[in-house]
Amino acid sequence: MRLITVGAAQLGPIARYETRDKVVERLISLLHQASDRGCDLVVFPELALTTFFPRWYFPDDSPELLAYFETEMPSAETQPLFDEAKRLGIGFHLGYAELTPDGHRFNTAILVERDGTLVAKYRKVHIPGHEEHEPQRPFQHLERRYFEESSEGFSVWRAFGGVMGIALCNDRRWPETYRVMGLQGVEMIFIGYNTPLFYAPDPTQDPLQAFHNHLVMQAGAYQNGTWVVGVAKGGTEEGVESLAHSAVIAPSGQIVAQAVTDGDELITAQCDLDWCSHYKNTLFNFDRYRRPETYQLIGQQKGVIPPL
Ligand code: CDT
Repeated sequence: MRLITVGAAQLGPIARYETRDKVVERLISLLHQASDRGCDLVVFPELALTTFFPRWYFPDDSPELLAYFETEMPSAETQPLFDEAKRLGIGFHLGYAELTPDGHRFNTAILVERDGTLVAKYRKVHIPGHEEHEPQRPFQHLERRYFEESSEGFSVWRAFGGVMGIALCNDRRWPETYRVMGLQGVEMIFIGYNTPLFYAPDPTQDPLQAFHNHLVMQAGAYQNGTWVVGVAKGGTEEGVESLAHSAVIAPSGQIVAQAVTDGDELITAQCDLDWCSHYKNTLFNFDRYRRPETYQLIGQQKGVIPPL
């Protein structure tokens, strides 16, 4: 057995003017709970340091917009989280908005080992929402305005005694996300999310948000024989209701731990990374059963081209 105890640290709402220091205090409080419960690793959600600012339109040079981005990691405000995690011997995953020195903006997540070493940085590939202000919406989803689509793709990293991968929010809805990591032998994928319950382009989907959330993560776990740790920023934030339902999902596709509130809540699970091989060596033995020569369209074509 290769056991790792993981904590999914769901966050409740972060107010528009809540300071980084206050948020980091909340993260450290969850870290302490994780330490008490024997966690090796704590997974914080997407954009965990601020309110989900893409719900508002800001001009490109708005000081408020720029203030939501991190220009360094760790920063002065996040250093206490890094220090406390290292002191406790706990690793962590953290999502944040990244502004690079040459002016590029990404929706980013990092993975830090128990000794404080930065293991991985991932920049979101599938950016949802829209680019321009849409006044008919009760709130915006301007991720496509504020973040570039990363072309770095999906990597995996050796850490915590296994092979770890990262995806962010909308990435979880796309089977390619899991399969590209599955082909690199991933054993645990961390997925932070901010998912408003109201979906303006098609509100018939609203009552299905929790179902779809678990559907995609459970399918991705099972079809690739990997653990998936899905962690929300949930609750009603600045008037917008967001999905909670954080969950730890086994390589069987079963949910082994699930949040019951929509606030700050730590759920934990003891995960055997060797469980992955049951699926990777049988039904989903890629080397034996996959037929990549028949999947060429997936790598070549973006949109749908129906027959004439
Ligand atoms: N943060 C993020 O990626 N949220 C999306 C919302 C989709 S609707 C614009 C999600 O897939 O949950």
